[in-house]
Amino acid sequence: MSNYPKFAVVGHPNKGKSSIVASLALDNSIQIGNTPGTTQIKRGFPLTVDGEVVYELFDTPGFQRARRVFAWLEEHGDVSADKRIDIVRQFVFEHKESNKFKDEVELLEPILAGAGIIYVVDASKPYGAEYEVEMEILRWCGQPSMAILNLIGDEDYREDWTRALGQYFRLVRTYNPITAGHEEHLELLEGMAQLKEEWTKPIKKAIGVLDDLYDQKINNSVSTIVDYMVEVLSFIHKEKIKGEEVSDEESERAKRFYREKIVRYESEERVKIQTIWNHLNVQKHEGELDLDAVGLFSEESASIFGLSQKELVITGASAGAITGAGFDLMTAGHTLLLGSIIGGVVGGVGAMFGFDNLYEVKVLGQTIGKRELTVGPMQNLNFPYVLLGRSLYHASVIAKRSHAKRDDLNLENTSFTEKVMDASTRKELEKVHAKLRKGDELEKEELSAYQKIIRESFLKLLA
Ligand SMILES: Nc1nc2c(ncn2[C@@H]2O[C@H](COP(=O)(O)OP(=O)(O)OP(=O)(O)O)[C@@H](O)[C@H]2O)c(=O)[nH]1
Ligand SMILES: [Mg+2]
Repeated sequence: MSNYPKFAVVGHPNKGKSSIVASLALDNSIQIGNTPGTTQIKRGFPLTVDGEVVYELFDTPGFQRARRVFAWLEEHGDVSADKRIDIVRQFVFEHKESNKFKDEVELLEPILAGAGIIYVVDASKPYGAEYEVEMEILRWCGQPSMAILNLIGDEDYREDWTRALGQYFRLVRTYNPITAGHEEHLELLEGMAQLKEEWTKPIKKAIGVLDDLYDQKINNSVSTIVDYMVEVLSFIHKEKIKGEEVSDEESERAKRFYREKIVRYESEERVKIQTIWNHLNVQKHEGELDLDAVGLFSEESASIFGLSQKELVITGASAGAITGAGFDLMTAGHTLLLGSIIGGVVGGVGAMFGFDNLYEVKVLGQTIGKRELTVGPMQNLNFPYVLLGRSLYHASVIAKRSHAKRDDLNLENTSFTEKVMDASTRKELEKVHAKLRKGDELEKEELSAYQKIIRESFLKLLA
């Protein structure tokens, strides 16, 4: 038999056992339901990292007839404490084929095969003596054991529960599978490592492996976001045109192609991020990326990180995009900025913001029959921040999402206003954005500086 630690997650029906398994196995395919009896048969969920099983958790059905089972055990169990496990074994052996104690047989089997016990209770409900027969049955198994206090509702009876559970289990811990993240996961493992001497080493190792895996996921997410930003911001669509001039039809088609491609880049990035965090099958609601100038400056997109006009001016100015008089004029009052000044007095600023030429169509090539139009790169100064805000937000929500959650992912959260970047950080980003906007290649150092900023911002969002 393989040597990694195994744990059976047991308890009353509908107390969050499957949720805890899902959260600790990082597996969102496990069935979770709001009616008792969702889990009917035991099933092992190994956590595998690099092809190696780190530990295995058994999801089990809840106790159904604990009182009768315990009565049977007591009837047959006039033995010393060290022999009690044999009575439990006998119980399972005798009832394996009948349906009468199906759930108890299912939940006891992995324990009899050597799994540690994780007993789950809902500590938002008052303690009741009816749980004592369940705990007695588990005690008879004599396996290393811990209890988990899960707070499903708003009330908190953990004190009462702890007094009772402490008499039956070696360790009592609070763990909420819905909200738990990486840190809570590792803390619980620390506890599990104390349950049995021979598990300490493999579980400590598992903690290290999981921590490395987490770092790796963060690195992969950051690379994914950076690659995506570079790809989109430098993307140029080219196509051949028929005549000397671009027809309206050709122009519209090219712009449409360009927009669709950018939207596709975004959805591909979402898939990559969700694959990294094993959340590929999450249903999500996310507003479409709006490539119209209005959308890029709207309240809505600003709230997911797009910058306000004023912030853009400051970012642009400190990045050296606007010079001398232009800068003074613009900081004189940003209300003016919205008016006719742009593109008027301060020449070229309108173009910099890309009000009119978001997707400028240019014609290249002189030889007839070989003319080509190009669309992109996007000139709108706010565009990178909207992309970045949306993808950092998505990635952070996915990274923090427990595998026990079954609700849809709502990314239309307009209250996301966290400032994860100050003006000087944006200034650094702006250097890169400006180069990509011009179609210039990035130096290696520029790319790694950019990567570093994205990483720091991502970590801030995860904290
Ligand atoms: N809010 C909240 N809901 C929880 C928590 N834990 C579990 N739930 C919900 O409680 C319900 C039962 O969760 P399950 O994990 O299926 O419970 P179970 O103990 O496996 O249930 P059975 O398989 O039927 O015995 C689900 O609707 C969960 O989403 C929690 O910590 N907080
Ligand atoms: Mg279940």
